[in-house]
Amino acid sequence: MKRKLLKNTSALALLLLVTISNVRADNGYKLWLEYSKLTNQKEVVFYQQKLRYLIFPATSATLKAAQAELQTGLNDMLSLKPEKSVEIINSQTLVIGTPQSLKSLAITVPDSIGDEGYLIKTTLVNKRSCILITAKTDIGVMYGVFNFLKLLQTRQSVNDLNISDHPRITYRILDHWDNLNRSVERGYAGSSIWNWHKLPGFIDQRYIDYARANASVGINGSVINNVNADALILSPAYLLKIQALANVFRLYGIKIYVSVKFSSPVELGGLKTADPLDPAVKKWWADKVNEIYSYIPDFGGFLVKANSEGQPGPQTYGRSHVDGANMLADALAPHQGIVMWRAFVYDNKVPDDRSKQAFNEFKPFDGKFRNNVIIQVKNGPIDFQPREPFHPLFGAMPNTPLMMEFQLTQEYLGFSTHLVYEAPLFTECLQSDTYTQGKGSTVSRVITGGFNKKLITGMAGVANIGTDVNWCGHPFAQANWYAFGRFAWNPDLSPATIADDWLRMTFTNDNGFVSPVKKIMLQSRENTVNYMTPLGLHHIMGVSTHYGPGPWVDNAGRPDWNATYYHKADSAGIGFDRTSSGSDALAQYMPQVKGHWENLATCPDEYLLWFHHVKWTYKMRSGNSLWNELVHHYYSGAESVKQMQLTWDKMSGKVDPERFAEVNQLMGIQLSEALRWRDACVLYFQTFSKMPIESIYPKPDHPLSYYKDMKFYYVPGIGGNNYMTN
Ligand code: BDP
Repeated sequence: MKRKLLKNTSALALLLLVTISNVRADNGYKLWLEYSKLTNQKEVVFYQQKLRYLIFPATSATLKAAQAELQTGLNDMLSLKPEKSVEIINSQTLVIGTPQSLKSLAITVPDSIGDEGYLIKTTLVNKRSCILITAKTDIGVMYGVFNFLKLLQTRQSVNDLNISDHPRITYRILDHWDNLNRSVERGYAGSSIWNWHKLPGFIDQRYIDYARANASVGINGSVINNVNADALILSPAYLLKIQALANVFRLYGIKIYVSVKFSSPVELGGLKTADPLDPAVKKWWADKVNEIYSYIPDFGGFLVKANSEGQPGPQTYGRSHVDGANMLADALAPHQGIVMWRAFVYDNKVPDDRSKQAFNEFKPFDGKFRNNVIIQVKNGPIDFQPREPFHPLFGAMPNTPLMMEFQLTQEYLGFSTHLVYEAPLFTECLQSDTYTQGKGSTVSRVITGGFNKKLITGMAGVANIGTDVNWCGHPFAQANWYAFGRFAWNPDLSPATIADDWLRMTFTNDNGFVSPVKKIMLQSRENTVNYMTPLGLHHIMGVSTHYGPGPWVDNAGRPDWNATYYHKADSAGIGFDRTSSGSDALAQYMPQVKGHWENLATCPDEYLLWFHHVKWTYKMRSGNSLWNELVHHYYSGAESVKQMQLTWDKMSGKVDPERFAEVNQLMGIQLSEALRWRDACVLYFQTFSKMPIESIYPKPDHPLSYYKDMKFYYVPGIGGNNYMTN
């Protein structure tokens, strides 16, 4: 009895807390489409006086979906219901539609906004002032509706509106590394959201909410399966399942793409070869593509990982990447499909420097691919490290479309236990100057087709989505999905603007929350670089799981999977010499970039050990020796997580208790992981430097052997029976 009473009392306390703090329980499922009810009466009155809306003529499924979204948003935020009458058009009325759907109103839309752009403006329609949301196409209208709702979600004025926006990139695509058994390669948020077994019969509400979330930020494509593809995805049984997904996504302007296995003609078709120049192979692909389009008339195309990490590809048959990509492109061209051919290649011959391989293999093929092929290039030349310089292929293939590939899932960023807002990482790469067409040739200009208007453009993000209630595992990991969409729409946006919008839409408009938490977000990636891989270190994490530190790894399957291959620590110093006295990877960059990074005096600290092998006693800009500087970075990185925790603690009561507690606990894990990274790396590198850790710092809690011996079981994201490793 007493226990029951106690239980009830604590439940009541929680309820009270929720009521008093004016924030309700929230599991994060709604992402940034929370549409929380406005509670500030002044704001409510402000918007209610401005807005009335009508049921607009929704002549297509997409317009109907836009209508439904608007109703949900206005009802949830302002309890605003649509007007019954359809005649009123006054300054409070929202008028929504395309020139065709609003035929009687004689609306015009300038061609310059393109097929996916939109206008939101206060204007005269039928001689009456109103708010018009319009576009050339239905999907443009939907983007306009989402952006209008964003104005309310972020409490902006709706007076005198004059907004015109359009995407700078055509293909804005999420890449799911989801396997058909529902495991997700490098996925840290549960299983795959595609419930293959129940498809096509059962349409999970998640598919619809996934599509809404994507459309709200302008994502218009989804590669639904792992780049390490299973040939089965092209079998009729799976095409039926994909068709069911495509039917949902279509309403929200999202096309489906699949990753294909290059040897599918053999594995699925029973042919003897998958040689791309073999007529029977060409025919098999052409027939298969026709079959796919008979199920999904607006199918997007293929993503291909070929001749990399054991995957088959044209080189398996003595042919080139061009032969392989063009053969698939020819099959897709009659249907306007595209091939996204990945440049992340490294084969069994271990190169002198893995960072050089993609450039060496692809650069000679500039201008040789069909115009519906786009080469998908990771942001950096190794593999989604916490920090990498931009990939040297950007700008180096002026006659070939290059598509950016970012990784949203935090394979090398602490999985979904670490708060790492990736927008600063994206921006760092996008705003890097390649100098390939003179000063100002930023990666952003290259991938938006700024130097060659004829090329198709794209950006891909490796998804961080799974069946976890909050989709991404960490409440703040949702911000990386959101930021990706925003950058794919406009790569020149600022990380701060995106964080601001996301926080307001996802949590609250309380500036006492938004401003300190935005600061945390903007600093978080640098903090993580500091406690994991400061000063240009890279690839020193646990072998195969990629979780936690593993700078000692020297016995992986091949040399370039070992941490020691990358940091090259010895008694003299540390770092990978990529200057002309080393691997000369720097020669792949333009002279201005190469010159800057090659010279120790100008090379930024951030890239120092990426490009140079430097003495432990080398005097850094700060005046510290390299050793002391390295130690300083590791300690300040871990310290910054403590600071982040202190800030978050103060947010109690400003957000719902559920998400507050979840973030709080995850920060506890992040701190212990940051301390582990710090202590393991400092102790390990000390075995080479033989220099002391300055006495201002606390001593590591354990000896090096303790960290080396740590074991982790069933680490997520690697699948199979690969259950344990450090
Ligand atoms: C690496 C991942 C691996 C992926 C590969 C890729 O460790 O799981 O298959 O990239 O991008 O980062 O193909």
